[in-house]
Amino acid sequence: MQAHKPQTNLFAALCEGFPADLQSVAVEADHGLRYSWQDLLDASAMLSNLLESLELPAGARIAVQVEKSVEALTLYLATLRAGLVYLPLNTAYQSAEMAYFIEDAKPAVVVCSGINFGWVSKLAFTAGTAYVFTLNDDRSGSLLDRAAAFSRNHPVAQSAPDDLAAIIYTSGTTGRSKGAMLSHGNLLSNARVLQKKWGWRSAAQGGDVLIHALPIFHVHGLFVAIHGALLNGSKMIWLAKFDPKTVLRHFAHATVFMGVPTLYVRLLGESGLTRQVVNNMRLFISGSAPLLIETFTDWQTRTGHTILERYGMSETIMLTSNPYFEQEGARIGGTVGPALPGVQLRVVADDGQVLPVGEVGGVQVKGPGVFQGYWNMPEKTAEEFTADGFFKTGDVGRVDAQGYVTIVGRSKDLIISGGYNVYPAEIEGYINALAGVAESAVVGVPDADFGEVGVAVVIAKPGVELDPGAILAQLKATLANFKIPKRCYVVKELPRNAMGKVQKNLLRAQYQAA
Ligand code: MCA
Ligand code: AMP
Repeated sequence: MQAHKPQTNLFAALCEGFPADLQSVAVEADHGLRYSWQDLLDASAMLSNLLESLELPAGARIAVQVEKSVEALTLYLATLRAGLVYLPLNTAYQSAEMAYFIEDAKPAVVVCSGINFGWVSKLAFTAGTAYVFTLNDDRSGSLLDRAAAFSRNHPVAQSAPDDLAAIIYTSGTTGRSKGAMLSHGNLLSNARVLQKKWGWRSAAQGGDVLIHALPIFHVHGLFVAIHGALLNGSKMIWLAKFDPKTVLRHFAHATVFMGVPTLYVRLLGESGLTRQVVNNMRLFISGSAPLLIETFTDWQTRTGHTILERYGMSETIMLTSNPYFEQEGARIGGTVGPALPGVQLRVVADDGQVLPVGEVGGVQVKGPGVFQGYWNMPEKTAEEFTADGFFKTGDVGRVDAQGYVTIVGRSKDLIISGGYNVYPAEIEGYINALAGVAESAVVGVPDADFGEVGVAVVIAKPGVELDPGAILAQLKATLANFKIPKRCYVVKELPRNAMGKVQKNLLRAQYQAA
């Protein structure tokens, strides 16, 4: 007799949180449409049935580059429901970037915006993808047309905790993006921990309402926000794009808001942000990039609310969080709070020695959210783990006597701009390939709006006159817009140390002032 395996599919678990009244509103979209919980179930079943009809092999990847819409959310849910692997891609990615992801992940299905069908389908079919569908943010496209013929019933696929649910591409310090493989178990365990830690209120407890204003192709908007709301049967106010005035208007009807620091900075720029406007709000959460202490204190002064800052990565989901409940401690600005239950976090010296409380070193973690490895990169995966199974985050930090973690920097050469990661090595590679360029260095400098922005410093080949504006324009034609350095300087030489390595700290100091 076969042993009965418990159902550990993430979609099944999320559904357990849906309210008893499935006709109540689950998502209120900014174009005015309201979707009930039953609508989410029906739409995800139809899409799951469509995916299943394609007879894809187990573990097939569904790569998705579409504008934010509730239908895109149901496609994510449908992929989980069918036991397939969701692979979201930033809408800013252009053809060279998309070619890499599609070649690397070999998705069985690609879903793109109708406007991009020509070039995306060409890339996909060349890479061996069997099906390319379109999905637009106005509920049109071949995906929904095809799904319309399918049943609104679909049994949820049986998924083991370590079966893959999603692959999230994160850029690499060598310039090559790596696909972080996340399992149903990774995502569900993290969602359950945050449910408790952040005191999500079920419908029976008066319910929460989340303002969802983040993109849905990264961990923050896709997992932390969506899983939080669905697992608790909480309504989402679904905003296709972040606009501070629109968010202000919704505060009166919402209780939870999640944002990267830039969103808080932009909200603080609104004179309409007052204590009264946020009267109904219960919780403001920030993450994905360091929240400046000024933003933290200005928010307190203006709204009376203390932002809860948390820390995580695509490879690990959430790792630490400042407390929500007062009895668990204070929310301390400049820190990302203690490790979440189940997470082991330690700080180590360069030689791997574990450092005592208060000392600064590399942050390493272990826990149920830590990913299954990088897609097709076993050696790279092995390099990022210690012999005793800790993942090396590449972040530099310290832990105080109360267990609060402070991230003080990064050992990885990374710029975080408005919550998006930009790897200098990737941009330098593109600049160096431009005609007339001998060498370049890209560094991050502080920016009031995006937190940090890239600056490119370029050396021309002998006898060549380079135009900084033309360099940026050429990059713009090739790369996602958020990766384009905001400024470019052509110089005679780069500062180097005795080993000949470019001293990026000196460049940072020099161009910070510029
Ligand atoms: C847009 N631009 C940017 C960025 N966004 N440049 C640098 N960094 C950015 N993040 C470019 C635009 O292309 C435009 O350039 C110019 O800057 C101004 O655009 P603007 O209209 O101001 O931008 P926006 O459309 O309002 O977008 C800003 C934004 C957006 C709302 C802050 O970047 C955003 O949604 N960020 C959130 C990212 C996020 O969700 N991260 C979570 C990752 P031009 O005019 O030349 O075209 S998950 C994660 O990190 C981990 C796991 C975690 O802990 O959560
Ligand atoms: P990603 O590759 O998009 O998953 O980005 C993960 C990185 O974002 C982490 O390794 C950190 O460097 C950074 N990060 C996320 N949350 C925070 C935070 N609250 N404070 C500082 N850095 C953060």
